[in-house]
Amino acid sequence: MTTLHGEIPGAHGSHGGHDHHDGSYLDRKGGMVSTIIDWATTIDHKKIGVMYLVAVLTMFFIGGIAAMLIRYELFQPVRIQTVGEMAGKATGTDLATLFGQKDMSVAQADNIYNRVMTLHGAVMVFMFIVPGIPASLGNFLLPLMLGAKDVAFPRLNLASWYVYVFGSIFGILAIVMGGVDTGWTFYTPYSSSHADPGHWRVVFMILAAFILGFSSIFTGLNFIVTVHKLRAPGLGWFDLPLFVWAMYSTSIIQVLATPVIGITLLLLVFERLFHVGIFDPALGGDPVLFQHFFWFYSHPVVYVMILPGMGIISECIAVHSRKQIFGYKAIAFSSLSIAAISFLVWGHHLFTSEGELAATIFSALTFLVAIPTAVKVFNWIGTLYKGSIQINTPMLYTLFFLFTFSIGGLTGLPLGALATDLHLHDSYFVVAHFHYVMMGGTVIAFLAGIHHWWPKMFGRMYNERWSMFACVLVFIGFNTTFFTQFFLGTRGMPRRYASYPDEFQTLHQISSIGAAILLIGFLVHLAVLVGSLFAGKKAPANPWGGLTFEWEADSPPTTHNFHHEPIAKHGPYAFDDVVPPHCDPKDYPLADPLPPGAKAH
Ligand code: HEM
Ligand SMILES: [Cu+2]
Repeated sequence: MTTLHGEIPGAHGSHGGHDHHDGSYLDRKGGMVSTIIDWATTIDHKKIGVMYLVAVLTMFFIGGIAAMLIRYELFQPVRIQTVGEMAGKATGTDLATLFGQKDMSVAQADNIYNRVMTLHGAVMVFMFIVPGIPASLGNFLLPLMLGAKDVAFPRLNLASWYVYVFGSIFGILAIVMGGVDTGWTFYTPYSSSHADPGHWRVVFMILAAFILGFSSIFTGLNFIVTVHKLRAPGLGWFDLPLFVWAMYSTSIIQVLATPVIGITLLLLVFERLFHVGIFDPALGGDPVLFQHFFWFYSHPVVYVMILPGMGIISECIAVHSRKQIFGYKAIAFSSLSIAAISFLVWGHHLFTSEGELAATIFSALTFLVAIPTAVKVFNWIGTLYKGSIQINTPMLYTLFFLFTFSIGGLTGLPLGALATDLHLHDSYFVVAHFHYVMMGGTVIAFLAGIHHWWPKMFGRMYNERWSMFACVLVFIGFNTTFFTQFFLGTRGMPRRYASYPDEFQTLHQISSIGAAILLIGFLVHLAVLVGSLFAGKKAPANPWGGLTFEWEADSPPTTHNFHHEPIAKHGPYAFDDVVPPHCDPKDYPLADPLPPGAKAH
């Protein structure tokens, strides 16, 4: 409840004017062809959000298939056992055999593994997790949460979607034509070497990442301007939902960091095509320079991955425990400070390749990141304390996140400490760590968000029992897959290897079984959600009793979002102010809310 901003500036193009009898944004515009054209040319942030959701989940599926192939290969140690013989014949769970290439040499067969692993990493990072939440849920919700009709630049928004598709096509081409074996990090000299006859595919993959970067920058710019300019009357900075704060901080990183990787990848292409020595030692370049450039972007980008997830968790915790969020400003500012600190710590990925002084400084700086992260976790737990916690799918996923993300964050500390990292670096411990933060954090928060806003997005309720069952499967599958990898890592299993000594086999097999459980869990989720579109109960406007603006819109929202321009009358989580003691917060928003500032009890 702060200052009024007057009218929403800039009603853009067709989006001007009020139509009190607007239809749902999902209403079909004529036949099949005109519906497709309507979606393909839409500048409605909601449709763009839904198209992005479908696209990024498709990429998650492709990356997931690669992951299953990796776990399949690692089920047995294959080649170490069969040294001297032809690869793959002994056990039959290696990829060469699976693809019908029984007569490959060990080196050739290992190369298949390298490609599948690169495919997994590159697709998951560049095409799924970086654009993931902001482009899908962010696009859909940001304007709704601000009480706006659209983002500030709707056409730029559509452009970002097409750039994303175009970039992904480059990536898929590189895969279809035989794949890339450099690892998703494109480290030189792997990425600059011409030894492999298919080396030119690396250029395709690099261009894919380069193009995808633009889509990220477009989205980031759009969101920053939207938050500054399109807040509804009465919606001050500290009335913003925490998801908006998270999007805003994410956007800042996207806009500032992405150009660095853009230039780096261009330099790499330039070096390959014109043989100028930049990163390649054979040409007089410096490979460690590449690592610096790469991580100067990629460390901040791990916060592009996690901040939106943290935003979702803040929303879910407040709404599903019906409680004023504890430490609103602390959470909001911790997002901003994570964004700032994230630019200072890239050197912790290079402890083993940079100088000792630099490594010591970066190690010390790395611990700064833990502070704002812990601030959030403690505030979330403080919010849950004495809340009226509803056990449903979004809440289950939120609790799941708190557990797994904490493990992810805490295992970052031994990696950030120089002495312990020298042992753990490039081992399965790192693999386990980043899966606990990226999957146990971001993907789990994404699932919480999808289930939290699904009724809003598609106007249907899903089967709560089955989706909670799927959540339990995902929880068991996830921890079985990745917790084992901490042990593998501390015992010396290196990352990115197709084969291993026999002693690691049991742990690897447990991990692979976990991956299968995980897959089943995801498939159940998919079935439940798709099923809800056809057979789900119609969703009310506000199924959970949330107080932020998106719950004032219809489910699904009308084309222009709101029937009346919303006005902020209470804080985003002011359950204590708006819910009289004898009422159920589920009934919100009430037809006639209490006057501002009036306490209900
Ligand atoms: C408490 C916060 C965190 C700390 C202190 C931390 C620390 C580290 C360190 C020191 C490494 C390098 C390990 C090595 O290679 O030897 C690392 C790797 C990694 N971390 Fe974190 N981390 C934190 C949170 C996160 C988050 C939130 C994400 C992503 C959402 C993340 C994603 C990654 C990834 C992807 C890698 C491995 C990249 C690669 O080499 O391929 N980390 N982390
Ligand atoms: Cu990092």
